[in-house]
Amino acid sequence: MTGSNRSGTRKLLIIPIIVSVIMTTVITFTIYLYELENRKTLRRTSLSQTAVTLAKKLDQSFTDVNFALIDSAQLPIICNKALRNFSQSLLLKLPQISELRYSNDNKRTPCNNWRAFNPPVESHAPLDHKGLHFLGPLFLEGRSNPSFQLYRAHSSGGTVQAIIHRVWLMNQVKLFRSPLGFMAIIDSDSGVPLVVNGKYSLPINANATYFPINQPEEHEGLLDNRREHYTYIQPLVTQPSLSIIISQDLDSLYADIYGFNPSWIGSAAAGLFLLLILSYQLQRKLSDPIRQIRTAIRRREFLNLYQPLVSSYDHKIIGCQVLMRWKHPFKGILPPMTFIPLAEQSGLIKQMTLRQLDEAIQDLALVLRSDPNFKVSVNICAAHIKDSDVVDAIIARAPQIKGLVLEITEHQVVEHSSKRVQQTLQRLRDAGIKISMDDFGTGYCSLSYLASLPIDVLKADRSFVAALGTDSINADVLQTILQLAQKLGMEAIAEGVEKSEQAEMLRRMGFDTQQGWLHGYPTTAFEFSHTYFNQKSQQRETFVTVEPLQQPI
Ligand code: G
Ligand code: MN
Repeated sequence: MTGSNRSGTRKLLIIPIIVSVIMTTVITFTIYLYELENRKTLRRTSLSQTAVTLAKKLDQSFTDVNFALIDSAQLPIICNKALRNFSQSLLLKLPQISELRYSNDNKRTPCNNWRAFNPPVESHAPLDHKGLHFLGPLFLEGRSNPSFQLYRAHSSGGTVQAIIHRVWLMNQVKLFRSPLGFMAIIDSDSGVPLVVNGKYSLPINANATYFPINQPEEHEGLLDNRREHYTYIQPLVTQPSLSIIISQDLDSLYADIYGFNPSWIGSAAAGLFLLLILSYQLQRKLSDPIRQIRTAIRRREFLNLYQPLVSSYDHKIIGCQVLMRWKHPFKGILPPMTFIPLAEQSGLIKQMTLRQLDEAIQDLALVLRSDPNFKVSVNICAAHIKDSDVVDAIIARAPQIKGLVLEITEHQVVEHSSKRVQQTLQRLRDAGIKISMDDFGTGYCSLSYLASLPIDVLKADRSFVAALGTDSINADVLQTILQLAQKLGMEAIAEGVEKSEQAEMLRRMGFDTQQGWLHGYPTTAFEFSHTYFNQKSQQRETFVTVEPLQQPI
């Protein structure tokens, strides 16, 4: 590998490396964030599942109690052995019930599953509707701890009550253990807890309170213990006035989820490598200059500029040279030497030249209409004349530009000299197209060979014009070229005229036509036509205004 090759590869690798590293980082990070969200969801689900499990368990227990109450509600309230035996058998089956009480319609409780009360203890009012009811916490006679009641209406008009021990309820919520969390059975309307495992806390923000609860809810935010918590609440199906709440602080809930999976590092490295190869290939393809030119043709990035050809005597525009430029999307306007050699090498130049001609015909439509013999000079290369299709295509366009001149450099003519090339040049001439030898004087064309070529114009290289007025030997070459042209019956043009002294010297020497920055820079079609018609109308005005001045006043 050569030094320049190595630096080229290095250059080609820079963008792919940057792109791959950025893309791998972004992709890995996105996957990581996604995975993190998944892990969090998993933790939340596992926590809320604990509450769901407890709710199911309580619902099952309450359903069993409900059936026991329905059965009990059928028996008449007579505080005898039969009632006690029946009640005791229920209590044996259902450990959640610690006592069964029967009350009559005048708010009196004459007995429970063990004994008759004498006098009967007071109870709540009879119920006017069916279904399972909940009450608590209550302080009942003979019990030191608060209790809870599940009760139903009794057929006699009173109620039958299952007393649920607080310890039993408490044992149910014990299944969840977390140092900074809590689980509780709460009142669905107010959030007041009946039994709590852990330190009970609710959202600090009044807007974020969740009560009354009618359906499962979840919340992530600050609680009044000043910690961020995830909280899940679910009402019981059998007793919607009660809900299960579970809550854990986010720090402990999401502990250890932030780590990187070691297998990811392998995947990321493999991804990086793959991306690098792909983007390197892409970069190589995109930076292939011939491919870039093909894309530029498709995007119509090549445009025509027009530089005036003027008469040496009155500096009137008599024609133009069509010059191609590349309006590169990033690099701006590029001169021909940056793309013409590649375009020639790849053969794309033929297509570009034909399009250039077509665009020139369109661009100059008005100018050509006002002066059908207007000279339009276009650069071509040897590849054009060697391709008969291109030659045919150029000839087909000739009727639209009568003053068409094809410029080919002296170098190219010498390099590709053959009988066939000469015949092709002649064919073009026969179609009314003029042939100009560009950069003349630099290409070592022998005089005898020159005399044999079907050439109309010798365009002296601009280095000779630049040497005018100096004592360089090049300064005299122009005179020689002019004489040569005259002898061979050809026209001579001087290009690269930048100073008015040069223009004057060339005029005196006998050059009829000149081209150069002094007479006009290459400009857009619009600007060129504008200058051309301005010049034309000024000449007309001069004619009109000069006339009256010649009249005596
Ligand atoms: O010979 P050729 O067809 O390559 O000449 C056209 C080129 O010469 C154009 O790219 C144009 O910009 C450039 N050019 C035209 N006039 C002048 C001039 O007066 N001085 C210099 N240095 N370059 C010129
Ligand atoms: Mn030239």
